[in-house]
Amino acid sequence: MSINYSEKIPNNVDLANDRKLQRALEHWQPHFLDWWREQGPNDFASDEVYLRTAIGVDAQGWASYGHVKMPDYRWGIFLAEPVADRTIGFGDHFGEPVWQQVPGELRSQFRRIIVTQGDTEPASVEQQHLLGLTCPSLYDLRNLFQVNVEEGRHLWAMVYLLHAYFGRDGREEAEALLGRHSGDADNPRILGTFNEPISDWLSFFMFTYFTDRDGKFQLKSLAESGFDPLARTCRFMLTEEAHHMFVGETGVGRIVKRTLEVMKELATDDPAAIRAHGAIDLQTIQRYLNFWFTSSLDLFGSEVSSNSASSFANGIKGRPDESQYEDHVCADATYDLETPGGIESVNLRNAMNEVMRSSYVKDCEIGIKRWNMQIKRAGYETPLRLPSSRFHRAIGSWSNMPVDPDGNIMDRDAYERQLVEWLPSESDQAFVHSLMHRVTEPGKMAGWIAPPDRGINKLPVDYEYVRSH
Ligand code: BYC
Repeated sequence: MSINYSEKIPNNVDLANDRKLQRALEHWQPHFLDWWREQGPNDFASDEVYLRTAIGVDAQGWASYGHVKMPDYRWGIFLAEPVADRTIGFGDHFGEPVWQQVPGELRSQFRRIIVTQGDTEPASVEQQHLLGLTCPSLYDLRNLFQVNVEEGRHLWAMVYLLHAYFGRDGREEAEALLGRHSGDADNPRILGTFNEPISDWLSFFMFTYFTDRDGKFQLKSLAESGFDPLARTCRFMLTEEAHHMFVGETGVGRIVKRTLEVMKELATDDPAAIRAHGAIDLQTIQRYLNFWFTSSLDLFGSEVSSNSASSFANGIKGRPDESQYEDHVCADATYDLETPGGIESVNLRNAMNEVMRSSYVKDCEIGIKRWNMQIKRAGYETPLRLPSSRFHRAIGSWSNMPVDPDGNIMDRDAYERQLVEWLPSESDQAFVHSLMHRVTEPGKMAGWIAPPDRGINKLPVDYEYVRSH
């Protein structure tokens, strides 16, 4: 199968003149399309979806909107424009010129991190592959598909790096990215959260708010990398990630809005009455929030990590927005960690995962404040909140500890008993699933979610964002 490179794969990596890369991609692309057909939103293959396609890295390249059938989407390969005379901004190589090729001694470390990043992209498409069948509106259906095709493009971005810079190992890893599957008992995705099912839209919005935000922080830290093609690739991916978090923040906000409308209409905050009226009570929203936030906290890895120390020392992965810090070498600095045994002072380089996790938690607070503003304005005193970072952890020193959402260590039996109050129970999930019915009339919304304030690309909310056949 031959590819018309500039048409089929929009790119700014001179693909048309790179025979080696063309051969690698020609081999991989049909496997990608097979994977998309099997694991992607396959019930909608013949629908025309109003999508944004990246055809360049400048503002104009971003303005490309139109109805497209998803299997015909043009997954492109884009690197942000190079920064002239860029130097490595952190670690032992601080101040040296960035690398245009992977240094031999760092090859396996770079490959591991690129593979881990790449693995999350198809994983999320797999997690979401049935959601379209229960979309609350055509607007939301279109947003789901926009997120899906962009995660597909992010996979292409990592596969480009593997093919272009890692030879045969890279090609094998690119194949393996299509072989692992979310939740597969024998060959699962690498990171925990990406094996969790996303079978309802409340989970989808929590995932795009919390888990895509981990994406933002990881991509920002890789955008600092000394390996310039990786840094430039991640810088461009970040522009797309912003839309995914917008989908999450506004999605949860619209659910909260609808719940508040029902509470006002019924003049009650009784969860059973709200549920009977077809909306999602704030307590259930809080439990879903607890689950996806804490699962996403695990994505940063252990608080004390020799991997993170060596990634930092070697110029592989910096801290998000490294320029905000004064010390970029961090050879002697220490960090005070809160562990179950008390405060522990560790080398800062070993605590880089925790440094990132703390910045992430602060960023998560922003949306919570906005949702709470709505709740307060409606006259209710049941604010949503982030649970303690010690709660419900599966990675690091707090993993499997019986800790309540306030961060207090408690009796294990009491903890096990109370978990149903803090995390989505089977009956919560059954209730949320019972609300999931497909709404496809343009402009119409399911009863558990308020309409968005505006449509996509200045179009009205009742525009036919997805045309089905
Ligand atoms: N689940 O020293 P440790 C995104 C593994 S999201 C399972 O504690 P390290 C997106 C770890 O891999 C962003 N395993 O941590 C969002 C290591 O295994 P190996 C994704 C875990 O290595 C939504 C071992 O435990 N990008 O883009 O410093 C939709 C010891 O590791 C977990 C990245 O993550 C876990 N939660 O850092 C679509 C960036 N956590 O190697 C997309 C690339 C840790 O010993 N990844 N482990 O077998 C990395 O930078 C690092 O690998 C990590 C962990 C941040 C994940």
